[in-house]
Amino acid sequence: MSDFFPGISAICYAGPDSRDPMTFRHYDPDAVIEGRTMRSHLRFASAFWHTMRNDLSDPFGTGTAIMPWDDGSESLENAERRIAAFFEFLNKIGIDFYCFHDRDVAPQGNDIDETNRNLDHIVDVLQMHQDSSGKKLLWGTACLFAHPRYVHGAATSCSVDVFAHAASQVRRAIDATHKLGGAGYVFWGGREGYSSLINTDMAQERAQLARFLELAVDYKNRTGFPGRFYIEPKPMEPTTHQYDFDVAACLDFLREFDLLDEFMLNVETNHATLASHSMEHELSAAAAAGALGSIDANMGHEHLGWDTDHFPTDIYLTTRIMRIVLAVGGLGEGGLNFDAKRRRGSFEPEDLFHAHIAGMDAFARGLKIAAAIRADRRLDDALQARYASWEQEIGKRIMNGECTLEDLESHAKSIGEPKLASGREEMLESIFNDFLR
Ligand code: XUL
Ligand code: CO
Repeated sequence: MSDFFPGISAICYAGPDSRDPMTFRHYDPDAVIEGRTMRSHLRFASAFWHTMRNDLSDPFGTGTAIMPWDDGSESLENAERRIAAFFEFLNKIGIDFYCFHDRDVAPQGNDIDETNRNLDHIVDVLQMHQDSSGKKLLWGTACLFAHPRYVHGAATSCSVDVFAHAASQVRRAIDATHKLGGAGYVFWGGREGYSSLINTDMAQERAQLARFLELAVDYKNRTGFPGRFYIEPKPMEPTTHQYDFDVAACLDFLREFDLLDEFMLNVETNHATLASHSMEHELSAAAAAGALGSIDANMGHEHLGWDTDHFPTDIYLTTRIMRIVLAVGGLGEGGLNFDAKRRRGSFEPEDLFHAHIAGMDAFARGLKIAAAIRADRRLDDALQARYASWEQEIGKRIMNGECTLEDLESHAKSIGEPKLASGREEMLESIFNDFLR
């Protein structure tokens, strides 16, 4: 076995009193909560693009990450070494799943054929590592935003030739995901939006995007890819405006083009905050439509307006997320993918472990606290009580479509001024806080 992380052994659960930072204090994979193990509730994944390809550069400076396994070249040998290091990392951290973009794992060639050969070769390498480690692919995706040809977008490019290149790339990325037994495939519209409306035909571009997704669904059906398709909303960055702005915009788009049965959503915390929503809002909107599929687990910084992809360490956030996940009965084939990067100052290889331990422990605590809140029932009971009037005869008749405006006027006259109860917001927040001890 490779030893790219010498001196670091498998990270184990050591309990909340542990003072050893290379232990889990809360993530106990086999502990059972609400009848299922923590491991199966949380389905953690590590993102290849951040864990292995992010050198921690920023717009003001070069990369700082120490990556002894990476010689900086675009060779296949280097790609294989990164993968060996990645699987050693997954084994030691105890994460069961991973996610990748095609171009993260395999180098781009000089033409489509060479690029595809590289990807096929790397898929075999990934398969070998999956077989020997038992790790699984949560989802794959195509990088349709880094190459200069995608400067005006991929599916939404003004150039039909770019659309064709993007289609060919997605075809191969779906094949790679399929071959590796991926549970899902993500569409994140990295440049599917506009920089300025002065040169943009929005109706044309949205129709192109829908056509692109239809082509992918057609390919999925013909090739028998059994995984889920996800759309990952994001409002902006890199473009000024992205068509997949937020959960509501994505659902509206999918309904407009009759694609809602084919896609679920992969909701990311920092994308929610960029859209001026809380993660709770985005997850609730997706859950209400039965479309909450998977989560990109990270968080932004309250002082910074952009996608900083911090590791999620806020226990209020993870508790709120896990309350919704538990309420919908779990993520099914989805999972919690750490689409998160270390800060530029956390440049040593061991920081990859500290960062993931922090995120995993925060979610494990969130899961335990959310389960305790649910068992206590006070918050759920208060919610139910708040809408109790809708259980009355008149409420049922309204929702069944059995009332006219005239019927409702008669009802309003018969009862006089409605008697309202307090929303008790602060009391409920205080009860929530009692569980975060
Ligand atoms: C970018 C982002 C992507 C997607 C996959 O903000 O979140 O990494 O998760 O393309
Ligand atoms: Co993401």
